[in-house]
Amino acid sequence: MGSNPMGLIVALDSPDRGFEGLVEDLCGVVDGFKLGLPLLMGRGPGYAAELRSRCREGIWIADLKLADIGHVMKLTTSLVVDHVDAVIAHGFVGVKGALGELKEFLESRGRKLIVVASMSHPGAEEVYDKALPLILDAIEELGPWGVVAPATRPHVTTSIRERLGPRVAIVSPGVGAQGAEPGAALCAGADYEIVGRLIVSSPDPRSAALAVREAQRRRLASCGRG
Ligand code: NUP
Repeated sequence: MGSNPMGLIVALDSPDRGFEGLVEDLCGVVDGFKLGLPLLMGRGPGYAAELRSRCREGIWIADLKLADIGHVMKLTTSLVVDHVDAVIAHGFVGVKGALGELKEFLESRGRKLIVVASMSHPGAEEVYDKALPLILDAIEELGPWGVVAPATRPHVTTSIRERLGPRVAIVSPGVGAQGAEPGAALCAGADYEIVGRLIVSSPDPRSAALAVREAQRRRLASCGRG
């Protein structure tokens, strides 16, 4: 990866509002959309198809945060697999009988697997960071298209990039509402920053997205990746 050091993916999570207009406004401005569980459960998995019909560009990700046996992860994924490009699963469930089966299923449908390596919230230090070496062992064995790494703790993202090398895509949440500044994760080695509330809750999401892009560009120039 590393070919798109300005990546911006918008997280759509709230089940209480329709995102059709927002997706149309941001189409072509951002690099993709990530659909969260509250949205997909509240509106139904078919809502992914409805939203996607409003923007055929970019990467569409279902953030299912799967953590189950392979059989059940495949059943869950089958509800949205036709409408998205990639699905997010947790890494701690391991490869055999779990992520290995899920990856095979997704690849048979031409879809990508993204595995959570670590998370963006403070509690990730309690368990996730301690388990990181083991989770990265599983990720190395599995070879997914992408991993999730925290924008809020750039040193963790850098260590994940160093361990996994340049070929895996790193997507990094935590920008804006959770405190990380735009571009910080890109400087730390991520390919895409995931931004939800900072853009989605803005009265003018398109301007907010353009402002994030500009802030990413400035930050990247200052860290020498721009
Ligand atoms: O570690 C993670 N942290 C995180 O916030 C992994 C995630 N997938 N996310 C998701 O990123 C979260 O579910 C939400 O959809 C988005 C962040 O949204 P916001 O804090 O920018 O509003």
